[in-house]
Amino acid sequence: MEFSIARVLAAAAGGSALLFRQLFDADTGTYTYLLADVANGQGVLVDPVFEQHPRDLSLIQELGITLVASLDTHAHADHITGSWLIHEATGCAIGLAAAARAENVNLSLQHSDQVAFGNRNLEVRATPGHTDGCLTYVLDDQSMAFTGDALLVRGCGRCDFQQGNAHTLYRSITEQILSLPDHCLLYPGHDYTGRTVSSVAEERAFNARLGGQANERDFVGFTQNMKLPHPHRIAQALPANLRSGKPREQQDAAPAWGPVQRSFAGLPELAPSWVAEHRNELTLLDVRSSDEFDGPDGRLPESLLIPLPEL
Ligand SMILES: N[C@@H](CCC(=O)N[C@@H](CS)C(=O)NCC(=O)O)C(=O)O
Ligand SMILES: [Fe+2]
Repeated sequence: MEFSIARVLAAAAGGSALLFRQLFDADTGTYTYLLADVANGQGVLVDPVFEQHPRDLSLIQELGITLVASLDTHAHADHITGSWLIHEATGCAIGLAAAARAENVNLSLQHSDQVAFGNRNLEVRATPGHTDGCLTYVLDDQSMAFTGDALLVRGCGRCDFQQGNAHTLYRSITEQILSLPDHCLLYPGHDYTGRTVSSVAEERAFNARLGGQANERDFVGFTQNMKLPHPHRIAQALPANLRSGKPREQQDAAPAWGPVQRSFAGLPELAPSWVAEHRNELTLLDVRSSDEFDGPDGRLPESLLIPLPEL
């Protein structure tokens, strides 16, 4: 099938100039965001999850995106970031707040920095309180903001470890997030009940901890009494995230015999051109039925037939 990557990217963006995808890790309730400038294919990934690296990489490769940076909103306590893996695979920068003091960060971010991708950019806003190094990334036209765990849909991040502070979080949310335009869409770092997005006007009105008439005292009282159990992977996640998700020992999951890649559909695949070039070194197994093998679609020369039910 003939296709051009630029056309696939433009179509994937639904005809808009910005490609935007929200991805989900069901194990930890974590959202990962992919943004790309359709005009030139440059993009950023926000808060990737280590275990979802094959999914993220194959989507980026299939859409022909040149990843400029993998940005974490903070040093997560509940899951390991995929930033190191995507950096290794694509050469993109790893962005995190300087305040997080993590290793392997080559885009050390401060309040009011900008991260450009193509002709678009994300403005960096320091929103400490859940951790002392939390950042919110605001899209250049203020139509969307990625709040990490500073502000969740109808809630907010906990403040009971990683230098958390409920007073600081209240100021971060009110001064840096809810000061954005009413229509600005707010994309959280997590949701545990399936909500995907909110808006400034909605959270100002309905956030359970600081919306409506609630004041700083209400917020601090609520936040200091959440009494949540610690994230169950905190002991593993925190040290790993202070290395930006770099494994202690180099993991070599890819088979050595060929450039196998996982498609976004999750299938391990080889490029047809590579198979053609290495035809003499490979045994090709055709797992269709014998009717299909002998049928009008044809078959690859010297391939071996073992129908899937018999394999
Ligand atoms: N049950 C989750 C814990 C999730 C958790 O504590 N999440 C943090 C964000 S890293 C939080 O601030 N949660 C706020 C909330 O659940 O309301 C796990 O074990 O991973
Ligand atoms: Fe968090």
